[in-house]
Amino acid sequence: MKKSVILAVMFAFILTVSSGAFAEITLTVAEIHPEDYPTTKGLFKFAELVKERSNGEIVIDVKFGGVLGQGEKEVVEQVQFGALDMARISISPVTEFVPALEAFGLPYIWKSQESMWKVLKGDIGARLLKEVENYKFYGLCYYESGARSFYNSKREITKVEDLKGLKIRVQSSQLMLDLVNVLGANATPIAFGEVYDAISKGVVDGAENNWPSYESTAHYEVAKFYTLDMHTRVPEILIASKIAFDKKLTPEQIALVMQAAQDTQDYVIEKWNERVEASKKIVLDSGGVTVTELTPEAFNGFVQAVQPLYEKYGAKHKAIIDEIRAAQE
Ligand code: GTR
Repeated sequence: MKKSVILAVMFAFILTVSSGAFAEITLTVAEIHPEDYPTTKGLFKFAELVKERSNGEIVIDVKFGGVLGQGEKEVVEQVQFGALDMARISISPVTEFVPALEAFGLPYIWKSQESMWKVLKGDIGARLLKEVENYKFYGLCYYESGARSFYNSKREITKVEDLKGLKIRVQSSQLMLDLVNVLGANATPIAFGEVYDAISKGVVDGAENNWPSYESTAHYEVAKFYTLDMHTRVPEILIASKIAFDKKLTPEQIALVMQAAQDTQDYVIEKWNERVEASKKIVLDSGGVTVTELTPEAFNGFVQAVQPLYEKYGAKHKAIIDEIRAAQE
């Protein structure tokens, strides 16, 4: 070999080693929300912990803002067949793949944020994270997502009967579709990023979501009636591709990544609670938004109206529903 060639090879080798590119493993995570959303902040923290604990060997690339896909169901599919390493996703679309998770998305199953976290951090939560492994995922952790409530552009909703006939956008989830229909509205699945346009053009009359999403999407500009019926408290989940993880990581590295994810749950709850207050302020200060609290009777009307869902979904999840209820006593 010529001297110049040897030198060039040596130079390339030194560059590779010094850049750390040698051992570095990059894992991509898809997030639909913007950079400053509580769950996105959680993912940055997760990336930080993983980098630190793996001595820079594992790098998490947080792709926020929905750049890897606006349709959550399609994103989950990509994770399932290994085209995408991870996604932070609402449990609602994941129930299409992992039916056992439906229990967490049932209306009024959770008494409060605190009692929900008691269950998610306990034995039941751990078991359902494990359950997703039967469907080619790893369940890394849960994130907070508050309570979902209805908003629309047409009228104030003070009782469940007022929803009758309203066209309401839902996530791609049969459970959410059934839930909205059983309350008397007409459910239409639409991708999250298209909802603002759909409401402003009158394709749908409204949607349902928590305070931070209602605010961050600016849906409050086009759907000015927000009723705090809090029909679900479906948590978020961080899922990984079993195919991709088993190919890229050792079992020890998988354990490290899982632990780091778990260690960001409380951080997200804290950021979430702050954001709820900030979002409320933005929405109320904007003027023109009617926020409706239900009377106890009207709230009870919502609770009664969703009971048929417990007939459809309750039987197959009876054991876990009973456990979830007992754990919140
Ligand atoms: C948000 C959730 C998103 C997405 C969205 C939606 O609360 O964080 O992952 O599911 O709702 O309604 O599509």
